Amino acid sequence: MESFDNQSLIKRIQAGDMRAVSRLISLSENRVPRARDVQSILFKQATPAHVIGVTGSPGAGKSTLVDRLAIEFHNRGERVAILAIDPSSPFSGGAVLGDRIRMNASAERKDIFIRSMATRGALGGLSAATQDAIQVLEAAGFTRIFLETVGVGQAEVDIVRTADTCLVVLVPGMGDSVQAIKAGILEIADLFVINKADRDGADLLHKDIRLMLSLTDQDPASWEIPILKTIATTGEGSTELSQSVAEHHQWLTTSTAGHERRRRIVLDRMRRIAAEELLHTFLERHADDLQTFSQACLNREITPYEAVIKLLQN
Ligand SMILES: Nc1nc2c(ncn2[C@@H]2O[C@H](COP(=O)(O)OP(=O)(O)OP(=O)(O)O)[C@@H](O)[C@H]2O)c(=O)[nH]1
Ligand SMILES: [Mg+2]
Repeated sequence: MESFDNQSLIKRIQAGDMRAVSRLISLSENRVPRARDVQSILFKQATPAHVIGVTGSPGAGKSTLVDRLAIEFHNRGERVAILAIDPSSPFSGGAVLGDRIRMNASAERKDIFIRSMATRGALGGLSAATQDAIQVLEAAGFTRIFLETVGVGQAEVDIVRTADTCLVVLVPGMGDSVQAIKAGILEIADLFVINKADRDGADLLHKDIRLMLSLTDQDPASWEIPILKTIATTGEGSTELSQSVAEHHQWLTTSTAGHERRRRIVLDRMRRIAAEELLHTFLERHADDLQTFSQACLNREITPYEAVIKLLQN
């Protein structure tokens, strides 16, 4: 039996041991109390990684693209990890997910870490679990961490927007014109990728995106959003894309705007934690009152809003 007490867990993670990394990610997902102690020690000694979120319509080629990018960075001697985020129904089975994260080349390299994160594993919410996993990977010395979302719901967008760099992957000729893309996804893009550029309509889509970008107010001091074409299946364009990704990271770490952005990400995270903790405290403290008040609400003696305000003032 392997020893996984806190001390050895910390030492093994800092040495980059993949099994220990997996272990702590699972402990964090399951909200095992000691995971937080270990996380706290690791956090203060770790170097921040570059977190790259990848989103886009189903079947756009996100996995194939992430696979390519992972290999690009890995070939340059970087430590690469991939987290596939699946907030969809807790009933979506492992086989389905396995099919949606084709990472063939990366999977062959033993030192590229690949893991899927699904709602069913995470007690405190998928977003918190993802952030915890990133912290563990940073402590283990990973320098580029990809978050691929399996799906395009609000939950995915919320998770990807906590990344340092957001890639939005679009495909030509699927009725996938800019207008058809779910609002909220376009706004988070730091880079647009037109994948499947081997298909007709890539130039048209490029024009559409450029037009859309020209219509939005852009601070001249801020990052200029590039639009890149790729063919993920052949690897065409993936070197250029990886360079653009690295440039965005460079911009983040050297500009004031980039610094502000990193602060916003941390603030976002603190707000989420606060919301979670406050709700938890509220529900615990007022368990009995909530019962009483819910009956009063059913009797139409008080509105749910008034009930909560009353409890908060207690
Ligand atoms: N023609 C062409 N096919 C591609 C390209 N990139 C990916 N594909 C194919 O598109 C299909 C979907 O690719 P995936 O990488 O699984 O796409 P995904 O966006 O990760 O899919 P989900 O995770 O299910 O949303 C696969 O059959 C790929 O081989 C490309 O550039 N050109
Ligand atoms: Mg996929």
